[in-house]
Amino acid sequence: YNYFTRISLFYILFLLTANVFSQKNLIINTENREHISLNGQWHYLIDPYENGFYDYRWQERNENDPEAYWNKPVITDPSQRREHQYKNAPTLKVPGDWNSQDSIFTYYEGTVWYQRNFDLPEISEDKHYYLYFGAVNYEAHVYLNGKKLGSHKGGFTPFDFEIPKEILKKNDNFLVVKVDNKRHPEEIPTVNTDWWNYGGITRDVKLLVLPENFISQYSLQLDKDQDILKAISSKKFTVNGYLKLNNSAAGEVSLEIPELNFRKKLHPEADSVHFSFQLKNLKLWSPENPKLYKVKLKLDDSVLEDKIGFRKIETSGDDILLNGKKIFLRGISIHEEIPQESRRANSKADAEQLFGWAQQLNANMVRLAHYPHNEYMTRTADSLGMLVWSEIPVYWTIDFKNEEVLKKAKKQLKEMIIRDRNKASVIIWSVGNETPVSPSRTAFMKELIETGKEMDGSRLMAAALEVNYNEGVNYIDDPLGKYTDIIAVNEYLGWYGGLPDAAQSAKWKTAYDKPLFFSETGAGAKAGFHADKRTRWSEEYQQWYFEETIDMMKRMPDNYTGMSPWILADFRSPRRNHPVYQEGWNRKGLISNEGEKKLAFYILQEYYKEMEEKYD
Ligand code: GCB
Repeated sequence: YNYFTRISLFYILFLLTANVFSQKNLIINTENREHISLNGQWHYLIDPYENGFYDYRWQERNENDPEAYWNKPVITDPSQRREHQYKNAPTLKVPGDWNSQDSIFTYYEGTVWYQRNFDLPEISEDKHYYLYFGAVNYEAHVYLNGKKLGSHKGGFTPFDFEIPKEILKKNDNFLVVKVDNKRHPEEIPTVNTDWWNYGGITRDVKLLVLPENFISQYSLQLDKDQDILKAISSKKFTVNGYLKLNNSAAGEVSLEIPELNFRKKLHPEADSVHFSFQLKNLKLWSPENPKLYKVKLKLDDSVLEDKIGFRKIETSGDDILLNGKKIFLRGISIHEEIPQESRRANSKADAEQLFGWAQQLNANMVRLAHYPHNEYMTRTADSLGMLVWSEIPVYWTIDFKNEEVLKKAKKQLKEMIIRDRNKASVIIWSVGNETPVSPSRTAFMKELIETGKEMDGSRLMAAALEVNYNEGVNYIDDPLGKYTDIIAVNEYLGWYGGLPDAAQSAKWKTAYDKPLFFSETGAGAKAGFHADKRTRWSEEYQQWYFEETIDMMKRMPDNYTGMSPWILADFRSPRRNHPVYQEGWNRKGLISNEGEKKLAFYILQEYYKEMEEKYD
């Protein structure tokens, strides 16, 4: 082929990848911006053969093809043939996974087309309109009035598209989203996970109504290099900030923290600015006092408000320090799931249920496994004073040698950090879980850690590692530990190996002088099944496991800084098929799928009470 086809091929490739990979200017804090909620009932068509996307030669349909499911079928004469229509089609609730909404979807993995209409009170000349999705699992293609706005991959992070004015109408806008949750070896997560692959538009959808110039992103954090004890005693704190505008034509931004009587003018160059300033008499955010300050960012005459806490998280030798003080993490791992309804959590009320349970356990920390949870979770954590570990779904056997896969992981990491870097509750970014040790894997993970550090050096970087179990000493020497700030490890002594009393003689050693954290430990039990403690699946077995594990923790070397056992509640997993004890549920919950607390719950609760008093 000739030079020109080559050029145009490159151009097409560029457009395609730009679509998938670019989200340069992700808009944050959407809840506090003017918007119209597009939550509610959407019509849907199930399309396992992707007939609405490909024609019968498996060619992507032409934009104007009346059979393309992004187009509204118009019938002007009864003789006309149309093989799709949304009118009279059944509906699904948005936000929500499809699996829990109709039994036809229980095991469905594939394409579903979502459609809804919306009207606007007006289309204003000086406004910009964006469509914002909290998350869609896994791949989304978004069309408005027959035109493609863009696509996004990654099931747990937000994205948005600007709506070109010429496409938008005041009435009867026809919005279609093609959602595909098929698993692929070269995606993140990959084909094998120990959780349910809930599909759908799983989080809020908003139509953002924004001024001509607006602030898309910002971050405000205590300077990571200042000595926090000195700052506390002198009552002078250095804050580092960053903000980014939607375009480079914008002018002066004023930043205000009314309660502290603080005001500052900022002058972005091009479209962004880094700055730093001092705050006096700041009350630091902590679990005991989760102080949040109202922050106002004003550009032209629009004001964006947020609530932000300031705190410092760091390590010193093998301790974790919060605001200069050694802390112990009384954690619990959580999946983003409401067990009693077998569905994804997606609202403030859902977050309150999950954190309510964690608080009853006397926890001060949650590991939000194994992917970024919805923003209600981190907002609620901020206001309750719960510390958070937030993770990307780089889980088990990712295709580590593939450059494209690394790009996808980085993109999810960035989207997670951009959305939540102003949440004081988040103290740890995790780049993955139980990834098998190899040179390519370690290089891959190291690069993610570096990317995380570059974007946000103010938090700890981690990954949940595995143990080399040994007759004599259990050793944690994963080469990745060289790059993480803490050594986080998942251990299942007494469940995947031996019986719980194996913990009695277990010795622990790490190759690194860093804080040691047990990011998982746990055993399965079917709530209500009572037997001798040596009987698997009984509540007594799980209770025994927790008793032995906690005794072992009490004998840990000094570098032990806490744990987040596996897991708060039973959760759906296609890998758990025992017909009596599991029935499609991973039973390691301290709370059952019906919300009953198992015996082990009270063992951990008591330990955490003790540790709370000890660290008071
Ligand atoms: C693990 C995984 C977690 C599983 C858990 C289990 O190590 O990190 O995702 O669900 O074990 O129950 O086996």
